[in-house]
Amino acid sequence: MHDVLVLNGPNLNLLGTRQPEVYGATTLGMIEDRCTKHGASVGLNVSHLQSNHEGVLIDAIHAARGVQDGLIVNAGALTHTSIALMDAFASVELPVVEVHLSNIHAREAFRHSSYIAPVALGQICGFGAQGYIFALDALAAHLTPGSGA
Ligand code: CA2
Repeated sequence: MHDVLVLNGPNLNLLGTRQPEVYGATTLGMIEDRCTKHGASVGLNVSHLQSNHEGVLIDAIHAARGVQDGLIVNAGALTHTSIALMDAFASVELPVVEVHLSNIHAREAFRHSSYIAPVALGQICGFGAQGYIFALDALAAHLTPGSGA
């Protein structure tokens, strides 16, 4: 079993309650439950943290070093602004998969860039809540090559 932390950033606690036409009707709690269950089925022990505060996310990334085997992150709007988050991910030397519910490349120009993408294994966007499941599969395959996960 590998340990994986799923991080969600600012405003993602509102999922399922507002703007369902953009972000879907699934709540963050539902996404977390699905991730925990799917993770177990592919050999991942999944923990979760959502915060609206950049520093809390950075502290969690630092604390993941030597404790977690990989990270999944939807940093919300911090994706497009936070060099501090990028530096934190780079510092812990853990595999990171970046997730977005929406296709950030098909939206406003300011959402096209990501400070996280250069320090991530890869980016999954545009598949709604299912993107987190794809991210778990990507991490499982990365952590256990040849497992078929
Ligand atoms: O598509 C994504 O997952 C985003 O990371 C979501 C962020 C946005 O700033 C990024 O560009 C793309 C926004 C999260 C806000 O979530 C809400 C959920 C429900 C209602 C209002 C906001």
